[in-house]
Amino acid sequence: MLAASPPACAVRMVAHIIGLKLDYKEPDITKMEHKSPEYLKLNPLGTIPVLIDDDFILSDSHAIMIYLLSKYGGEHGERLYPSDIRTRAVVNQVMFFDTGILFVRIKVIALPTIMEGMKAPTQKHLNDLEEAYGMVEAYASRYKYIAADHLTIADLSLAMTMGAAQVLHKLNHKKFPNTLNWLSLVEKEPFFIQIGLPGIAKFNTAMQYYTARNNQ
Ligand SMILES: N[C@@H](CCC(=O)N[C@@H](CS)C(=O)NCC(=O)O)C(=O)O
Repeated sequence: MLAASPPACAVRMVAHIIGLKLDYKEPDITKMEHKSPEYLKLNPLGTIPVLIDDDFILSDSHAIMIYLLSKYGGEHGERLYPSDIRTRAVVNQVMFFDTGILFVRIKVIALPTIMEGMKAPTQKHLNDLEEAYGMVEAYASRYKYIAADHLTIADLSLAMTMGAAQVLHKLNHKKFPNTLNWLSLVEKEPFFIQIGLPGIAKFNTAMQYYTARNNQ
């Protein structure tokens, strides 16, 4: 599953945009490396990603992206995480939705498929994803991008999570046209082509592999 984690890809895209080289290592979740005592010392939640910046350790991709932009972002910081109070509030709103709602609805399908032999998502899992797509559609109708009329870190997070979500439950393009327009804008960006799309493809390969194995 190397480099397949959507939140880790969002962090890697920020690093790419600001020209920061990360020494990226992804724990193998199939070997429970993310729950080892050493890893839990870095992140008691046992989730990916974690940032180690000298003697500073930080987990949660959204917190990491904000930290990297604040410390190393230079002129990119203002564009990707604007200081205007209302714009920043909307960026935060989308990121909290990403972490608290959409990503959770993927995780309840992906983790049991990889770790517990789940054969297929339940109808409730799929209904919950479809409902979340409706929320994304409403957000996507407000601005050109997801939280402003320009790209912000909310786009990186939510586009990665939407990419992974669609591996599990296809998006009906006719029902969600604003989402489709917004996603096609983000997917054209060079950093998304280089990091985001391969990450989603690896997530797809992993899900296909575990689904086939669980149904043997
Ligand atoms: N809100 C967190 C979510 C992190 C997360 O759940 N990552 C997944 C990998 S994509 C994970 O670590 N799953 C293993 C687990 O939760 O046990 C973030 O944005 O960093």
